[in-house]
Amino acid sequence: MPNVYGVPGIVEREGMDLESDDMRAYETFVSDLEARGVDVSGVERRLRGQKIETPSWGYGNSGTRFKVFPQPGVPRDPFEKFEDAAEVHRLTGVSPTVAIHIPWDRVEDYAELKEHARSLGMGIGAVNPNLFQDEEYKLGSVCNPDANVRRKATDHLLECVEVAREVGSDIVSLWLADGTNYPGQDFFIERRNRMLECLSETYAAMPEHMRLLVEYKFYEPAFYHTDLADWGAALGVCRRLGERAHVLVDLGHHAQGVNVEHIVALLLDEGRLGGFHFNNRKYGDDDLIVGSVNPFELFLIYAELVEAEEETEHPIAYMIDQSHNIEPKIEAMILSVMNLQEAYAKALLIDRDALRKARREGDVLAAHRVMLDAYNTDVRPLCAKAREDLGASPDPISSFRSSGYAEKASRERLEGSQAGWG
Ligand code: PSV
Ligand code: MN
Repeated sequence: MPNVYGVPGIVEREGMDLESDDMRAYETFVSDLEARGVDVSGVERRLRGQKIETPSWGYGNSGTRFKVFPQPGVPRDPFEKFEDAAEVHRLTGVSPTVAIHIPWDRVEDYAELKEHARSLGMGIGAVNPNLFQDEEYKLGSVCNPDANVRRKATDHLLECVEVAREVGSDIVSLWLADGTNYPGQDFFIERRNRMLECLSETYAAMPEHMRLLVEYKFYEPAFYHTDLADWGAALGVCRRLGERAHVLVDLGHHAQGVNVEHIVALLLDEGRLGGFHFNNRKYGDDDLIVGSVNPFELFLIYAELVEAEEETEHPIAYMIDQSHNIEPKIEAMILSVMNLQEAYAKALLIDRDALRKARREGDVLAAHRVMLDAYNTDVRPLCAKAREDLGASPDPISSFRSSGYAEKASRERLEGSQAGWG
């Protein structure tokens, strides 16, 4: 069984001092890395500085269009969502903020929600408008042919700017479900201009410190065309809006086979990478646990991010966007955060000098093997140590399971209705 630092091959024996065994395993691991020329304390420092925002909606019930399977103990309101998120942060040490979605997280008094978050050691992160669940949005929101509907959509965006201001957030994170289902249904360019008009009004209302993140997605819910289908369309809109409009990359929003790490590099180079919605997919926008299906892609994305880390002017918002349909939600979130810690740790181990040399010499295989060496390193001891240094848990899932939190929530959250997409 792996020990708490995740080092495999060390068997727990009766009467053994597990802690010092863990420590010995960790020290061996560190000296191996140092022999490879890795600045281990530098890597650990950067791991401790990693920040990952979790989404309020990932703690509520969700499902497919076929069925929602409710889970016991699911939060009934935004306040309880923050309690679950605080548990994720307590155990991982790197997820102190939560993204909110309006109206799913609409409350009477945002100062109260902010204070509740603060009392849990948490903060409110990106504010996500919802322009896809009202009857009026059948033909779109900010692209809708009807000016009254566009007014309603813009007013909602302005409301979200106000909410962000009230909760002390500096991000409004926008995804549009706008698109058409049939060829001929509407004018592409007119729709774009309608969108630009509404977003310009929103952008103008944002205070100086606030950024607008613009998220693209190639299809769904529209099936013929989507108004912001890809990073190019999103980038074009951001350029038209201004310096504080940046593109958000959701890992589940591309066609099969698209090279997401290349998109990340291009947006970094343009100075317009605003943030991520991390998740994983097999087929469509599956919103599965980060790194569960394609951990190598995640590592390659982090490789690009680490390369550019020092040059990026604005902070990149690292956020998770997942829906947990059958998996326990808090555990799924913890595992997602851990997988992000591991992807980052592996990317930090890439031997940049060796990579540069191989690239200069045109040694294709040597360059590729540098990446594999980093990717194949078992970084679990490093991540466990970083979490422990942050006062979190070296082994978060086991700690969560033995904490009794899930059982307590199931016992206590009986009355009322559970939170979901509605
Ligand atoms: C759309 O699929 C999306 O990725 C957007 O970020 C939404 O805000 C979120 O999912 C809702 O679950
Ligand atoms: Mn998303």
